[in-house]
Amino acid sequence: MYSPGAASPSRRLIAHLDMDAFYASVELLRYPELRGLPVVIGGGRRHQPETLADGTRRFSKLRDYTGRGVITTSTYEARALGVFSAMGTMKAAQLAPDAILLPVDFDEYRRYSRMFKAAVREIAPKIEDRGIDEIYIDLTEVPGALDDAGRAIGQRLKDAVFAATGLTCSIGITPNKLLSKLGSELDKPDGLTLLGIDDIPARIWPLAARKVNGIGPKASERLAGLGLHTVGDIAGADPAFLVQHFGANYGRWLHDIAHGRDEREVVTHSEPVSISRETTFERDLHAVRDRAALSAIFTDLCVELAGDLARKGYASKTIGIKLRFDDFKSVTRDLTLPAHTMDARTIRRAAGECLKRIDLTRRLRLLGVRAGALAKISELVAPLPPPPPPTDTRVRAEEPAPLYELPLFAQMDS
Ligand code: TTP
Ligand code: MG
Ligand code: MG
Repeated sequence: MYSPGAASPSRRLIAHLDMDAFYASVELLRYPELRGLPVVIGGGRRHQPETLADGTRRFSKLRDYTGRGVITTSTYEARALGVFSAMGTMKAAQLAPDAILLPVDFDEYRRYSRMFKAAVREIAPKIEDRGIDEIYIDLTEVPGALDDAGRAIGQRLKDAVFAATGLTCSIGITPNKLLSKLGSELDKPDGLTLLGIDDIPARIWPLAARKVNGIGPKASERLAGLGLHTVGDIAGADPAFLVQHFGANYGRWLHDIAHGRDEREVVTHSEPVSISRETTFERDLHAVRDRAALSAIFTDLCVELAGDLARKGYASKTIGIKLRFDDFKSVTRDLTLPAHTMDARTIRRAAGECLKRIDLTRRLRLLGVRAGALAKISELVAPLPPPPPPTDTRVRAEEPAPLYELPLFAQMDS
């Protein structure tokens, strides 16, 4: 149930940073001759620019596009012609036939995404990842940040992002995530917008209700039906009226956000899907001829992986391996265990079991071990109690073999 949080916590300073025309701006780094032109990103491979004999490049134009694709983003020059994200490319071609069309290159955008986030993290480590081109940053504890409501640190972040990537971003800095998210858009591109609670009537209330994260198309339509179009309209509505039309939870939430109230924390970590370790060999190894070397490397990987799990506080129920052969073909196998584990020996046995299921005639270039189906150790329901100490030495199991002496292809039932 929605609850606005009790007494307001001590003063916070939260930033929302969003890259400007992100995919398009990354492309302009490669094709600087396109700066200042309307450019849209959304073509397939066939729209790759061609380099001509004289070294200049020939670009696709929107007018030549046929197909059912949509635009991922556009430069501000193209936006001035009415071309925006998610618009059908054919429709965009009608509005801006001379705009340049470039293909999408997600790998490159992801690379720049990592770069700008790393640059921010060096200055302010408390970051919540909100997708490829935006983050929240909790600046509250960054020394000096509160002194000027965040202006100096905001400028430092913008400079650091530009130095690392050559790209501009826009930042909103306010007491909470809600206002910062709205604020980062107010002076785009290359904006730095500082807002306090006192700025809400002038800068937030004029915004369309649907600008608020959490007011989707349906809600904004219903709000409009009640004559509530802007955030200010919602702020002016009687809370009881909002509750009557939208229910207690959403109605109270609407009232709170319209007054700029939001206590959500910046959430710094997300749960990993899997954790893995892999290594490429200095020379290709053969499962039989290089058995000893391979076995040691294999065990090392499992020990390192167990260490990673322990350090990060996870246990895994699915152990997998990845092999790459000398012909660069890769295979993976995995195995689900009866219970979660973070134990190197158990991981090593399971990985050995996976290895048994692969034809190992070719030599290997790479070996990897992966722990999937992760659970937080702290959240595992009831950790198994340690087995009682054996009382009768005659039924006592043999000492387990030392980890490094486990056979390459382990027996699970040993
Ligand atoms: P946005 O941050 O929404 O947009 P933007 O960075 O292109 O422009 P702005 O200056 O207004 O922030 O989205 C980031 C990237 O995500 C964008 O460059 C392309 C991609 N994207 C899509 O692929 N489809 C979409 O509908 C939107 C909105 C974005
Ligand atoms: Mg953006
Ligand atoms: Mg964005």
